[in-house]
Amino acid sequence: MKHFTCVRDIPNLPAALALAKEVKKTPFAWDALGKNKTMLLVFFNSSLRTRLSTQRAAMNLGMNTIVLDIQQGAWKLETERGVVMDGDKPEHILEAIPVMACYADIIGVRSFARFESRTYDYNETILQQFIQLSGKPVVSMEAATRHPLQSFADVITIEEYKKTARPKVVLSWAPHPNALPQAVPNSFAEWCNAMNYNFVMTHPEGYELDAQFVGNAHVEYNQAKAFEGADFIYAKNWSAYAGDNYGKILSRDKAWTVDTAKMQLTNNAYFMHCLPVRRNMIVSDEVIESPQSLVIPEAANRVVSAQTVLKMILESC
Ligand code: AN0
Ligand code: CP
Repeated sequence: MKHFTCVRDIPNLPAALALAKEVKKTPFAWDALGKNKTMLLVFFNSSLRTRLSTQRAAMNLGMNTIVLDIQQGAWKLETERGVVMDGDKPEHILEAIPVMACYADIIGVRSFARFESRTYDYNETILQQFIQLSGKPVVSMEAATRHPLQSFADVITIEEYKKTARPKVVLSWAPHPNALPQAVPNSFAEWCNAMNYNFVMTHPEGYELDAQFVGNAHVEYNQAKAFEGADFIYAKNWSAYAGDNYGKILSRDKAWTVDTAKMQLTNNAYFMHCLPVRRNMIVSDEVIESPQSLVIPEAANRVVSAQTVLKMILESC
């Protein structure tokens, strides 16, 4: 595996899940693999889990890490070719990427959707430039359309807690004050489809995701109906994808907040969320604090997913 941007980059998903189990059991078994190798983590957006868990994963493999926050301390980057750079951006990404590549053996990139143009976002323009111009393995740490390290950790978590071979997994939209990307739900849907779970999505009308991610999911607009018999509830807010509404907030309806009454409709389901989560918007205090809440083990598995991915990359470079 050279780059890691989506589930299809993993050559064999069952084998990767088996490896993740080994990594979790013996995290220091490959601590010489990354000797004298450096991972650079480039953040165009904020992060708590991704910056810590990916560094921890790299360190478990014996790598060194460097973190660059583009918004803090680095030169502001121009990303459009052909622009006369007489504004507030002193450096162009076309130089910045090859320069960063001089200092790193693996590059992690976080670059969210900008919501200026759906085509620009869904072409993964920034991530693809890193792949094309760096010549180094590139790991998505949440790009415009996907968050694969998160989805891999989510699937590892579901596999650990599931009580049936093919659990019912429900991705539920929930309200949030800001316009959030579709990356987390797109990616989660893509991985649930790859795992062949009994996968249901529920959201208000207008929040349909790109069909390439929905895949075989059953879309149920009635949240209560979707929750019936669920083994896992995965809550997340996202902004609209479709047409002229791209990046817009169509609803802030608190009737969609996941609370105890809704969880009682399920098959004693586990509650999941990638975090950061807004309490009493996305989920009630009671549900996130309940014994069925997996948000902390899910976050802990971010080290496992990142270490599994980095191990696979290190072994093939
Ligand atoms: C981001 C998102 O929804 O994509 C990151 C989630 C991991 N969330 C926020 O910006 C709150
Ligand atoms: N879940 C996740 O990626 O969290 P951060 O945005 O804090 O990295």
